[in-house]
Amino acid sequence: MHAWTVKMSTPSVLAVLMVFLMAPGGVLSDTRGTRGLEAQQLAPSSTLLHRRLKRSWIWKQLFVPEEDPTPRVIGQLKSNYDHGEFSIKYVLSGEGAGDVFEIDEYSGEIRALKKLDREEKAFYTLQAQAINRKTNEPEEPQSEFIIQVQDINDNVPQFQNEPYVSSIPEMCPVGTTVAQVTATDADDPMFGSNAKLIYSILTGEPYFSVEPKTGIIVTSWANMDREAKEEYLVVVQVKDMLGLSGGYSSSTTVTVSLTDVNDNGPIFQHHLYNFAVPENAPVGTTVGRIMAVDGDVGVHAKMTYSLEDDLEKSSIVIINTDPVTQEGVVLLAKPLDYESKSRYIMNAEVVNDHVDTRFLALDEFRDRTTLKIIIEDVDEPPVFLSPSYEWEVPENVAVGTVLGSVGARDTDIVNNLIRYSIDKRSDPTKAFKIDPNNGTIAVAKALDRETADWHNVTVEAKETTQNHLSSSVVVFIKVLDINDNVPRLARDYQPYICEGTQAGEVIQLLSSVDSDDPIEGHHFYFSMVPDKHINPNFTIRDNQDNTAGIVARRSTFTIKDQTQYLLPVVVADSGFPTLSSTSTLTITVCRCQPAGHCPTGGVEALALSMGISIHTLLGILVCLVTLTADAR
Ligand SMILES: *[C@@H]1O[C@H](CO)[C@@H](O)[C@H](O)[C@H]1NC(C)=O
Ligand SMILES: *[C@@H]1O[C@H](CO)[C@@H](O)[C@H](O)[C@H]1NC(C)=O
Ligand SMILES: CC(=O)N[C@H]1CO[C@H](CO)[C@@H](O)[C@@H]1O
Repeated sequence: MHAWTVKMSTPSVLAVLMVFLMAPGGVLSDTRGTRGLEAQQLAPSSTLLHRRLKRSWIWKQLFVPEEDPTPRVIGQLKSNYDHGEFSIKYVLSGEGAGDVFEIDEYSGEIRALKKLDREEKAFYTLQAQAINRKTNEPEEPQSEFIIQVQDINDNVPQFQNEPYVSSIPEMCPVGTTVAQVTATDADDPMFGSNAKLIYSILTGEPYFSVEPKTGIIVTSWANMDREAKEEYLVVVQVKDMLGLSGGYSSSTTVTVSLTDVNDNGPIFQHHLYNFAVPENAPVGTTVGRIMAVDGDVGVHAKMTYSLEDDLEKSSIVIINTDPVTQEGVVLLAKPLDYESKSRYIMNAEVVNDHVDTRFLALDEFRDRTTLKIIIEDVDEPPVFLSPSYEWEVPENVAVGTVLGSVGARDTDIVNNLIRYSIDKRSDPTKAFKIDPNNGTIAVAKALDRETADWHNVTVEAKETTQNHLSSSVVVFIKVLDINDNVPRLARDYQPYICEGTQAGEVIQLLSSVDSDDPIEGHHFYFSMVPDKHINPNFTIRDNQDNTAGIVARRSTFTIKDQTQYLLPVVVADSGFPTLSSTSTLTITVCRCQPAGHCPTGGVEALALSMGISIHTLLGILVCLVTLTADAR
């Protein structure tokens, strides 16, 4: 008994009396008696109940079930003035009058003519009137009533917002919300259970369940593993009539995918990896690749390889992680030598970059494997015992003097014999010879430091058999100085003394040269030739700085007296033993210009001393120059 639409009207003599299918006995009518129009719902076993109202008529609807194709009488109007002699004419107007509904103008019976659809139009508002046939005047004022179309369950519930797609993390706890499905039903939600919907799972148990009233899908299984099954198709059914039989239903599919969590650790594909690498492989060579697999994807599968137990610093290899392939790349980190160690065994490990102890123990994100690296023998060239040699030898040492020995050896197991030789280009003068069997180098020619102070000789060592591999080394031979060169005056001095030079004046500064190269540097000593008489004219003053001055001992030099003086000068070096030389300088007396400059450089004095004129002398000199030029 619900959802009655009640319409109140002002006091009227037209009453509509109704009896309802659903509610026999719930009918109200005018009980003032003698006046009025009453409408009556025609129904089997209907009982009319009357209730007295003081001031107004209560109007209720007539009802007609929807979807009924057979025309039928749904009610009857009756006026109190109608006494059965057809003096009253009933007239219907309003929504659907004459078309959907008609009234029998004599009996007042109202009938529905058509099949009605509640979902299209739920009620009709109509007006009724009772007219006196004789006078054609209304017996009563027009009155309004409603015909309500009664719902039947003729609509299928429909899912909204399809398709349904959802993703949840794998291993999520029971009760995790997955999605909510929603269906609607066009039937009357207020009438019966025609639009009362109930959801249930058709496919997807026991992993998923649905709340019957809300359509919320939750997980109902604890350990859903993405690596075992990544996607579920959950079929949900909705039924109206509260799911009771006879209702309508439809279904929808919810696609549920599981997203990854880090619930797998990396696992090496092999327990043992065998690698081989030639002993001459350079540092950085890829020895091999190792690989672990991880059931997870994306960041949860990221891993890093390393050698176990911080071996990294001492090991011959390091392991890098290839960011693209997720492989461990084993790289050579140190030079190898087959002859000293030919196999290495070590442990490597791999660990997930992002561990998540919610799903696995810390240790399960880690795996270990063993690497076995075999070093392969390679025929290698001989190796000199020293990367280079540096020897010193004094110059002028006797031919045949042994300077030393170079040594090389074949590091290979076979240990081939080695022959030594000197690269001729490094010893063009053939100053050295080498013993081909033991590498002993001796002097083959006299060495002169002043000609060549270094002999940088390339010695080759070559294996006598197999691949004749060779290598070479440089022997730096430094020739040491011995004092084998005499010191000499630095140039051909032409000293002169001006007339009027005072005693004690220096007339010439002397210096000296020596081809030797003493370690402590040159030190020259200048002196006169020892004589029983002291030279009264000149003396030599050693300046103690590798120079010396010729000093006049008197003030009275004139061309008239004597034009030239001879002065022997001794230069000695500081070597052991000392070497010295004596040079005799000719000192010319000159009639100098005021500044002390001798314009003729002493030539004038020479000419005077020869008793010829200066012009004649110049002529002779020109001829000499010409002859010298021609002689070339
Ligand atoms: C090298 O061989 C030569 C000739 O057999 C020999 O005289 C010399 O002593 C040897 N030198 C060494 C260092 O063995
Ligand atoms: C030989 O080597 C020495 C030392 O490296 C160097 O000073 C010298 O210039 C070199 N001499 C020649 C001729 O290569
Ligand atoms: C050693 C020497 O040359 N002595 C000479 C110094 O000068 C006088 C005067 O001219 C000469 O007679 C000396 O021979």
